[in-house]
Amino acid sequence: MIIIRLHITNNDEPIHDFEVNHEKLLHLIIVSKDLSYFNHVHPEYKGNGVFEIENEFPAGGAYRMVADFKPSDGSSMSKMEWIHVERKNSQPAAVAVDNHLEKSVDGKKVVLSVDPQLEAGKELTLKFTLTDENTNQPISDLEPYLGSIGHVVVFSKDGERYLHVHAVEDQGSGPEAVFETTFPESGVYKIWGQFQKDGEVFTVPFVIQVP
Ligand SMILES: [Cu+2]
Repeated sequence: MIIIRLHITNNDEPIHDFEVNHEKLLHLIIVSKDLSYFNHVHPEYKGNGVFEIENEFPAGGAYRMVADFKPSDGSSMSKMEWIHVERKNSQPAAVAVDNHLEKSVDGKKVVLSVDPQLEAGKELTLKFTLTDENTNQPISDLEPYLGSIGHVVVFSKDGERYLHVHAVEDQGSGPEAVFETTFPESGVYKIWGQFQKDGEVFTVPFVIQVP
């Protein structure tokens, strides 16, 4: 385990007060440089602008960290940093574009569709459709996760860009979950959709090529 400690400051002065945003004071996304490892955690607030959490990194190498938070007297922000874990590196995996946007996770089939047409610089909707693999029935008992139908994270292939994604409001509990985002430029992006069912959060990754 490695302890991650975040110091949130403004001109070297700690920021003390944060607003709850999607049920948490701070959201931390950790991805490996090759995008094979993904974690979404909620560090504990220790006061004085310091947040702390332990994380089990799978191997050495570079990791991208993004902290999402909202100071009480400011606006929502995402702060990004590269860190390096000094340990034996694993062989980086290639980021392979998915030919079919259909994945299987923990007995659930998840299909991703993009509307109207995958294109850079345009507001698009990402729609996840969930089916129970055992019964072949649509999943309609998703539970709210962080105050919405799910949570979606998108990074560019090089880990440099972290996209703002938001859930369309007032959605039910499946089988469809719809989010909005804009891909800033053409290229390869990895998308992680996170949903909760039966008290368990599951994560489904997709890799797409934006023309
Ligand atoms: Cu979070």
